Amino acid sequence: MSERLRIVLISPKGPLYRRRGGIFKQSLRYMPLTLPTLAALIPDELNAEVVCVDEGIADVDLDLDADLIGMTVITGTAVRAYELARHFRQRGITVVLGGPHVTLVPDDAQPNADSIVVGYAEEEWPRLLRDFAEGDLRPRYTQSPTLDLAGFPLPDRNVLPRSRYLTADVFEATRGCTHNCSFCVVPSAWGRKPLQKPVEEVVADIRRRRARRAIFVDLNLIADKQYAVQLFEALIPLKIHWYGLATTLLCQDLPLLDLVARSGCRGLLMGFESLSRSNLGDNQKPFNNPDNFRQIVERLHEREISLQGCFVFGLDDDTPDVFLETARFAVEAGIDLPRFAIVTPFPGTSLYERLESEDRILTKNWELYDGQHVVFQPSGMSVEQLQQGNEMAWKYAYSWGGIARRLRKTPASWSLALLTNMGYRYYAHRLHKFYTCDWTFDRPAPPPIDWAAPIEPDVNAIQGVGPVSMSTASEQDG
Ligand code: B12
Ligand code: SF4
Repeated sequence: MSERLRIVLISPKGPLYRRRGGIFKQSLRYMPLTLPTLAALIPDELNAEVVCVDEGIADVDLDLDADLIGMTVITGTAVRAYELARHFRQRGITVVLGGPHVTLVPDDAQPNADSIVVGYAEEEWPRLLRDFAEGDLRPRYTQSPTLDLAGFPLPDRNVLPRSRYLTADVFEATRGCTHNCSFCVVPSAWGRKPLQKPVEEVVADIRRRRARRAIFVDLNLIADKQYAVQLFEALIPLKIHWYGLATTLLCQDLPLLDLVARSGCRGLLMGFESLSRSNLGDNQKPFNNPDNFRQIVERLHEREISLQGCFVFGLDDDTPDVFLETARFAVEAGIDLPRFAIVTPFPGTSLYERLESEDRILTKNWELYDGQHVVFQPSGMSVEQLQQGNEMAWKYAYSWGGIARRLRKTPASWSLALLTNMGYRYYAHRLHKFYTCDWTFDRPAPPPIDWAAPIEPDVNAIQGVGPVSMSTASEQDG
């Protein structure tokens, strides 16, 4: 080990997000908070040298020097993370894995790392690093159930190149959600007790950055209404515009919705998921009422809040007519940016367990668990119908006619709405190119990653395109 501890933090990407370019020169994604958060948590006394690599915008140097590499893993990037881990471990570098996938299925990650962190890392990551520096690294560190998010250092956004992102004004106030939707990773990974940063720390972070526009990555900002009220009231004096995620329940609570509007909210992402009550009920999301969906759009628009409305296809009540029906609804209701995904049973979720018990999981190649591939046997249609129907919905919603009809209703500025719609249109018409790869689940094994392969145009260009889109990238959020 060198005198200074050399730590490299990597956010690996599935092939989908390794492609760059697209219609915009700059990656129009916002800066993710994971690496800045982990970097800030590194104890000062270790005097560590820290390098962060977000593979969505930069290549990983396979010859890099480090004492320890930490990688954040979501299911869609697990294959890549494990491959990188193998490479670096063969070179004698200690590899630590953490993040949503590791938390959901720790035993899947464990063999691929020298150590893993299960759960949130505010306490365990510094502990792990101190142990490592003392030559006493343990194989697994697990978040304490009593973790409290107060008093930790604010994320260090200087560890990533600001110029490569649309914005670095990305914030987090809460973690977790009180609901229990069967397809969602949140209750399975982190339980149903939401954690919150003290409101004054969130405000201090926004002030420190002098942010005029803020993106909140919180999965459900209104999970705890009491906290939400305190947060939104504290945002009013900042006079910012902000974008975030909430459940549809927000629109049933008009005083809270009015407060959200007064606090500067200009865009929300909501998971509508399905127009079928049976789908919603069967998947523990009965509080979403399709009869209210149009009213939700109207209530948001009346308050100048744009909506990214997300739907999933392939739940058990879906039949081949679901795609056009849903896309038509999205256009007619005036959803500013509709998004469609194929339902993904992430390992560790109750949906995954049910489908596995019914012998309907078709592949455990995690790279295909990206919301774009069919990885299970649907009940009301064939795999191909589901795959193609999703594309059809995107193309319908982002046809010129579809865009024009939705633009007429948007509260966002015309130029911004057009820009975001153009980004999504580009994506909608090239979905097959953005699929993680040109192989599918029924082929035996993924081809090995070609490290020297040229970088191709990319979906980053539409991930988080413009402030109307919060781009949480998960259609299942909120
Ligand atoms: C920003 C974001 C993105 C960004 C960047 C992703 C990234 N890896 O950072 C982009 C736009 C690229 C993206 C893409 C996708 N995303 Co995304 N994304 C998010 C989002 C909104 C915020 C992440 C964040 O900054 N969190 C704040 C930080 C501080 O929390 P954290 O990442 O959990 O990290 C903490 C712990 O987990 C732990 N930890 C995490 N990593 C590590 C690593 C080490 C070494 C250690 C010690 C600890 C540790 O420590 C941190 C502090 O406690 C989350 C939702 C959320 N709010 O977390 C979804 C989320 C991560 N995405 C998700 C999904 C599903 C996707 C997509 C598949 C969606 C899609 N259909 O396109 C794609 C992935 C495609 C692919 N194959 O690459 C899921 C992951 C589920 C899963 N099982 O994989 C999440 C959880 C949302 C959800 N509710 O489902 N996403
Ligand atoms: S889908 Fe949304 S509402 Fe349901 S548990 Fe996940 S974050 Fe909460």
